[in-house]
Amino acid sequence: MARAKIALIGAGMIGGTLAHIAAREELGDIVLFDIFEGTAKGKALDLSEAAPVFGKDSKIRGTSDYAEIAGADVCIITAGFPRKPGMDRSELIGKNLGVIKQVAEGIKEHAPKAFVICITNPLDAMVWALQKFSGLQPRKVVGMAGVLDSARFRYFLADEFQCSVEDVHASVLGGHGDTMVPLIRYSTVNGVPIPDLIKMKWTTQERIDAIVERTRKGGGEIVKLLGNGSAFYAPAESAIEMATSYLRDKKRILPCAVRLSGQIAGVRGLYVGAPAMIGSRGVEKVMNIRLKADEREMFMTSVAAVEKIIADCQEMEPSLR
Ligand code: A3D
Repeated sequence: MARAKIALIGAGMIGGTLAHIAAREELGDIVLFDIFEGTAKGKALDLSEAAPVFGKDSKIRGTSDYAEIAGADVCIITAGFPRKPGMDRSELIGKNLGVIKQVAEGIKEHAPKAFVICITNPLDAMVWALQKFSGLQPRKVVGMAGVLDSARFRYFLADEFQCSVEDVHASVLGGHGDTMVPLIRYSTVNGVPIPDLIKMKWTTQERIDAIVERTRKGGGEIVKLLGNGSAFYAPAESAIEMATSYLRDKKRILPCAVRLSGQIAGVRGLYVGAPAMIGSRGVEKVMNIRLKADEREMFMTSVAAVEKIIADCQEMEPSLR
């Protein structure tokens, strides 16, 4: 059987890391695309030369020609510009909207059957615009944010409880970033929800509140430390988890930015983070979680933040209205 084809649009920090992980896991043949052809070709050649050492046979090609992504099964998009220190995600809109339009046209023409995972920020609005520009089915276009946000949350919780990250599960909803909604009552250690762990005196409400705040600002913390660029290892691992679930029809239930049609708080037509089943048909199901009043309020604040960025996008690009 032919190997799957994975197109990585954007060969920067996340794109290069995605190529590395996909090659090491032999997920498929890889096309690394960037407007800077040298970056794409250089990283592809470097990785191809590493393949004999790690003993995997994925073919890795670099290009700046969309024709080379033809027939891709999965496209992961990181093309664009990362946040600089002190820069808000929404400031990226103008720059990245133009990039997403070009990418959407490239995918529509050359890989219209692909499962498309967008990582470019501001995430929820960019994935919405990508689906609109490309006209691809909404179930085949998703955004990566929730897996990363919940991984950060899991890491901080495991650190708090001094237990294995494997035993911590965390559930998050809503838009990526400061308005993300952590679902404390659905976040667990070995199946025991956090509110019970507080009662068991494993931690306190104050410490959990601080962890939630740190999770919300997790991206910014790394931007500040790096001084140049943003997180790339954890975002790449998170997108690979989503791509793997699609390619292997694993039907993982992962928090992703998906186009809602009323499943959560009646929200329709917007891309927002929600737990979704990812299988060979793309988004196969979205969990229709019933929110409590305080969770619903946080979720709607998050939805309003996404709507605001979308309105800015529509102002800049009338075809999105
Ligand atoms: P970076 O290393 O700058 O890579 C971006 C790449 O995109 C560069 O190599 C550019 O040359 C390339 N590029 C620019 N314009 C185009 C174009 N029109 N067509 C093709 N390629 C182009 O950034 P990065 O890899 O660190 O981050 C990529 C994106 O992911 C940024 O928008 C980040 O803000 C975003 N990001 C999102 C998350 C989420 O959790 C959603 C986390 C981390 C980063």
